[in-house]
Amino acid sequence: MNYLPTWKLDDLPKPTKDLARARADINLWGYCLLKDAVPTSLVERCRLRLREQAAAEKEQGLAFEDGGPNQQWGDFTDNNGRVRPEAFRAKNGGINQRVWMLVNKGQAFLDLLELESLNEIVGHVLGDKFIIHSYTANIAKPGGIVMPLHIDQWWAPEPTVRGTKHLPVGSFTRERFSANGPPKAPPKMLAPPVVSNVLVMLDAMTKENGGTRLVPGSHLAGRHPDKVLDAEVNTIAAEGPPGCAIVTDGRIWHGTGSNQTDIDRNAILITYCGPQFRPQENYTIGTRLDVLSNASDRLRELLGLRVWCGYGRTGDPTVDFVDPTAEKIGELKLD
Ligand SMILES: O=C(O)CCC(=O)C(=O)O
Repeated sequence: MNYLPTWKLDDLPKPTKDLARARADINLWGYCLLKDAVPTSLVERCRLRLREQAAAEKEQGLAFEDGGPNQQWGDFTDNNGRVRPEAFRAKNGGINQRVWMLVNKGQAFLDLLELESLNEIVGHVLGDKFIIHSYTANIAKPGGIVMPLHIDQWWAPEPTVRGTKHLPVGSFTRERFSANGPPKAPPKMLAPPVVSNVLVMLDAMTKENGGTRLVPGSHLAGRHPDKVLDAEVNTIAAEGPPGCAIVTDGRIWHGTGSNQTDIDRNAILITYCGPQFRPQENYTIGTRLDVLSNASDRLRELLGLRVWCGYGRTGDPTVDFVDPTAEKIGELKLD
């Protein structure tokens, strides 16, 4: 069952400023490393804001932590599709701290969304229009365990073979996305990427400090990583200096590495998806009004407030943007 290309370390993507190289790396390997994707001053601002926010969330009992030594990875949701908190928090507490909804947590994070080179390379994967799917940070702390390999578009339907059973889309869960388990042979047809993930390194990322584990070329495997089949699969750690970004094709197999140093690894994850999909974080109701009232058209589009081909509307399909604060038309009667 040879789904994956073989490779030598020297062949794999290296940090580059060359966008043409970066595009070619994504096509071939499913990811690129974009050097100096974020200017140093903005990296500093994001890092400072993240550290402060994370510390305050922790102090106020709002911190979400995963990746602890006893974490029950792999069984994220119950039969009703609800995320099971105990699946994330280890018995003795999670280790890696997640900070959610960065759109609400500081101007530095909004400035990051405006960077043209990042938008351009995401556009290479997703095309002309895309929205934010989730905007979070992952502080990989010393002692955090390796996150199981996964793909970020696990929910995306895959091509079906005539005459075979498929899992209805409403029956997908985080653990079950096909009727028959992994295909027996490499599939002839692949689902396209519908997600692209940008992971911004706020610290140098290394193999030792939990550099994101990636399986080069796995975006073309045509299946999800499997806990049993792929237990021994070869992964590499993404490495780069602060300000470097990993940009992915959403089908690549990946997961957080284990931080074996004694210093936190701070990283921001911006996941984008096509405008027709449901984002992981609900920006239309979750974005603070002070953020919305100052938002550029570009930001409002990224938050999913621009009507796309009539979708996402709240009434008239011809309007450009919806306004979450607008008065809603209710039951009317003739005078
Ligand atoms: O933090 C990382 O290195 C990757 C995180 C990740 O894969 C995820 O949150 O899905």
